[in-house]
Amino acid sequence: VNLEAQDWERGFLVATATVLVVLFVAILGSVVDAGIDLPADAGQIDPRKLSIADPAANPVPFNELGVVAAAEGEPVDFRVVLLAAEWRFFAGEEAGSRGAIPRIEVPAGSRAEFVLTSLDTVHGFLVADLAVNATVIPGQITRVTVDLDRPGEYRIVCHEFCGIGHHTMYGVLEVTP
Ligand SMILES: [Cu+2]
Repeated sequence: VNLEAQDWERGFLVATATVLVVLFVAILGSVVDAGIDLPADAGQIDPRKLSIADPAANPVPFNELGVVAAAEGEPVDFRVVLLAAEWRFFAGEEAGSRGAIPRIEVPAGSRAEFVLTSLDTVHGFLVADLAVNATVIPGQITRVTVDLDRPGEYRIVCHEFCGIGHHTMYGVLEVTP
């Protein structure tokens, strides 16, 4: 019997079991503590019926862009409704214009739902330092709910390469105290 080889084997078994336990705890932590969910069906929409220039004529919920108060009794305080199109996020404040960077102001201590879709190609929607990281697909509605606990400025970026102006697709989420 080679005792040294057995010791090595035991060591690797313990290391393997430790990695499995650590990863399982990390998954549990992401679900329970960080509130990260698997994507579920959030609805479809025909991108040909959407307009940036005249959002009021868009199908619900894209008929009102920007920060939209939720009705009483809803699980969120408000929604942030955005249209993604080459190459920016449209929050409605300067409908039809191209170039301005959206700056979205929301109050701290609230629960928000981001609602997005794309008019053209696949975009990404990431809010740095918040649990918001989603893909925005034409024809599909993207919904992400997040608790806005900490005041501050959060950078919004498109993290899905979407064409020559991809680097201009960003914005700021300002969580006010
Ligand atoms: Cu992009």
